[in-house]
Formats: sequence, structure tokens, C-alpha cells
Amino acid sequence: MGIIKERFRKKADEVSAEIKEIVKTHGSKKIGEVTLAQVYQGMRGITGLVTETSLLDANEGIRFRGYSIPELQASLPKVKGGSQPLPEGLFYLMLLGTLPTEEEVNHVTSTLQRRSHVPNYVFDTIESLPVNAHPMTQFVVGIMALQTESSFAKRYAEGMSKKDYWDATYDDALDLIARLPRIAAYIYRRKYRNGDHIQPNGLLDWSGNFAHMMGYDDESFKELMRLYMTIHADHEGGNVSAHTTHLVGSALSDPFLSFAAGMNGLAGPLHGLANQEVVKWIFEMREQLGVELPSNEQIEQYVRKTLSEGKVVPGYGHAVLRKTDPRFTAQMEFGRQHMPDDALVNTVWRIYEVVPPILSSLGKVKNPWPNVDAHSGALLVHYGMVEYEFYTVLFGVSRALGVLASLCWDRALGMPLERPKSVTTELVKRWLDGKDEIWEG
Ligand code: AMX
Repeated sequence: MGIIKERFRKKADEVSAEIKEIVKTHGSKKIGEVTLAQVYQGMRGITGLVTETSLLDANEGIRFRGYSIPELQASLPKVKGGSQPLPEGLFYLMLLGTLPTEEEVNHVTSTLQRRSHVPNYVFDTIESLPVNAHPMTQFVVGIMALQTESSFAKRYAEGMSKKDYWDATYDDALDLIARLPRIAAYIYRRKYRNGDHIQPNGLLDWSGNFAHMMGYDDESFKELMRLYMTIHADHEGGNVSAHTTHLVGSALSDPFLSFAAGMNGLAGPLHGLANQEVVKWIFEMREQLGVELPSNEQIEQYVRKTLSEGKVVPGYGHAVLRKTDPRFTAQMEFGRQHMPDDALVNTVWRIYEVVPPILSSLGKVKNPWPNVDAHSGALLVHYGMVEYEFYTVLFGVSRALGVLASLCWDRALGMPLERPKSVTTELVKRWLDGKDEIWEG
């Protein structure tokens, strides 16, 4: 057994014992109340999940095992001469709960390199789709083709014991994380570079190699990928992609099936597709105005037009956050360092000045501040990655780190089938009329 897997098993055994004790001693403790409005309004604020890898604070933003993004930038190992964290280190942190040393991160990198072979039939399956299929469709089809490689599915069919579920999940999680950059880069080159594919470079780190396979060998683009893969990795458990992966996994669907389901959720415009929507929206604004860098007044008019057409301003608002997303701030910082004069990046900064007061004035938007997606596209465009339909695939490769580390925890902790209760409005009305006294499960 590999050293990281062994450490995970040991840690999971400890946490499992702790949870058993917590549930035994405090299981009947009430931790909140649920209102009818919450049931109808997307279950906002109902605590109903345990996710060990990260925790979101409405004002502070995300913390991964207690570490904020600036803290990760300061403490996670980096490539020589680099200033952004290696996301392999974040995966280690999310899985084991402790910061890795440089040697431990190198170990993760080489483990992923060893597991990174993608069988040819996966590419053939992607090739069977029309080239104009959305990159997220191609991505999910690629993941599903790779499902034939699942250790979990194979071992389950052979009669695997419950106590080994975590072991097979761990193997699948690492295989998937190792192979996703190759699949994603294949889709990028197929769709946007006439199928002129680039072989992996086994000497590079996970993100550096990903950038290389997409055709971006500029060192500062590689740094951007390391930052991008780090900040998009996890956002606690209730967001659509994380929750879907967890939910589908709770049926003991293997990690490939579970992750593909999560990626279908990420492909929605209110979730991960927002990054493509932001750049599309800015490109359309620039085209309509005929200027490269619109003024604040021009942006304001365009925002009002968007709202008057019954559309949302992409990249703004959040279901949980109530302040500027620190993932936005980290990208702004990167922009200041690497491309302070870029017109598109400056447009994003002007939009940041203009949009919050307008959204606040509507009186209904709970969070007028930018989220992660408001900034990411502009940085990519700077390096020539203008194909915005691809951006959600990048998000998906990163999100694998968090949701698959969580899936390892789910199986190691013996998390059960998830099955919340639902009711009909007919029952709600009977209940309000006093005809049904209690909700029957
Ligand atoms: N522009 C215009 N209106 C907005 C808005 C925005 N950016 N954000 C919220 N609103 C509106 C909602 O549409 C809703 O209007 P309604 O009552 O007429 O239906 C009202 O404000 C209240 O919504 P909320 O409680 O503030 O937000 P929510 O929790 O229901 O939804 C989110 C959150 C992210 C879906 C929403 O803010 C939104 O649509 N933002 C734009 C899309 C986006 O950037 N998504 C990416 C989110 C981050 C991610 O997952 N990657």
C-alpha cells in the first residue's frame, strides 16, 4: 500500500471512531430549525451534510482544512522559482488534514504521473461526438468512457467487503485526477487546434503538464494554472457539483459515475458555466460599444440593459457568500502582478466598481459582490485562451481534487445512502390547515 493511502486509512479510522462517539453521545442534539420557506427556496441555510475537506464562511470565503487562500499561497510547496501553490499539495491537505512537505507533494505528483495513462478507446469515444459538441459534453463522455477502468465497479462485482470500499474509491479517485488533464487537453486540441495533440511531459507537475498539453508553455500561464487548479478545487459540500458527486456516490455508484454526475451539474450556467458566460457577456458588450475598454458609465448602461432583459449579471452573487469572493481577489492579485495593463482584465476591474451598487439597489440580491467566475476568463484570454466555452472544463479538472477527496472520506466513514424526505404542496396545505400534525417520513 502506498504511503499516502496508508496515512489516509489511519486518519480515517481515527475520525470514524470520533464520529461514532459523537453520534452515540450527542446524536439527539438539535442543531437548527427548518422553515417552510427554506424547503421551497433551494434548502438555503439547512445544515444537512458533513464534508471534511473545506468550510465556507459567508463573509470570509472558503477555508480548506482551516487554511484560507492567502495562507495556502504562503504555506503550500511550489515549483522552483514559482509563487503559486502546487494543487497536488492541496489535494494532500484535503485528504489528510495536514500541510504536506515538498517531498510529500513530489510524491503525489509522481503518483499521478504513474497513473496518468488514458486508454485509446476514451479518445475514440470522444471522437465519435461532433466537434461542435460543448466541451463539457465531451468531457463527461470522456469520463464515462474511462469508467470501464473503475476498480470500485470491478471489485464490487467480485463481492468486495464493505470495509474495502474506501480502498477502491481511493484508487479510482487518484486514477481520475491523474487522467483528467489528458482528457481535457485532448478536447481542447481537438476542438480548437485541429486535433493537433501534444504528448504529456512526465517531468512537469500536474498543472504544468496540463498547460503544456493544451499548448501553453509560457511559465506564467503554468503559474496561472497552478493558482486556478488550487482555488477552484473545493467550496464545501452543498454546491451543485460537490453535492451531486456525494449524492450519486452514496448509491455506491463508482467514482467515475459520481464525478461525471457532478460535472453535469457544474455545466449549468448558475454554477460552473458562469465563467464562460462572463467572458461572452463582456465580449458582447465590447462589440456593441465598439470599444476595447468601456468606461464605467458605458458599463453601467450595459448592466442595466442586461437586467432589463430579465437576465442575471454573470459572475456576481452567490448562494452562501456575502462578500467579495477571496478567489476573485486572488485572481485580481495575479492580474496586478502579471498583466496590469490588459484591457479585458481592466474591464473586469471596472465592472467590479460598477456592478455591486447596482445589484444592491435592486433590493433583492443577497450578495452583490463578485464570485470566482467574474475574473477567471479574463486572465485566460490574456494568454490567448479565448475559447470561453472550454473554461468550465478547467473548473471541472480542478473540482475533481475536492470532490474526489471527499468521496474517499464518504466511503471511509461508511456514509449511508442519502435520502432526504420530500413533501407535496397538497401535504403542506393540509399541514397548514392543521389536518396533518406531523411530517410523516
Ligand atoms: N444578477 C441579477 N440578479 C441576481 C444576481 C445577479 N448576478 N444574483 C442574484 N440575483 C437575483 C436572483 O435572480 C433572484 O431574483 P428573483 O427573486 O427575481 O428570482 C434574487 O436576486 C435573489 O437571489 P439570491 O438569493 O441573491 O441568489 P441565489 O442564492 O438564489 O442564487 C446565484 C445565487 C449564484 C445563482 C445568483 O447570484 C446568480 O444567478 N448569479 C449569476 C450567475 C453566477 O455568477 N453563477 C456562479 C456562482 C458561483 C459558482 O457556482 N461558480
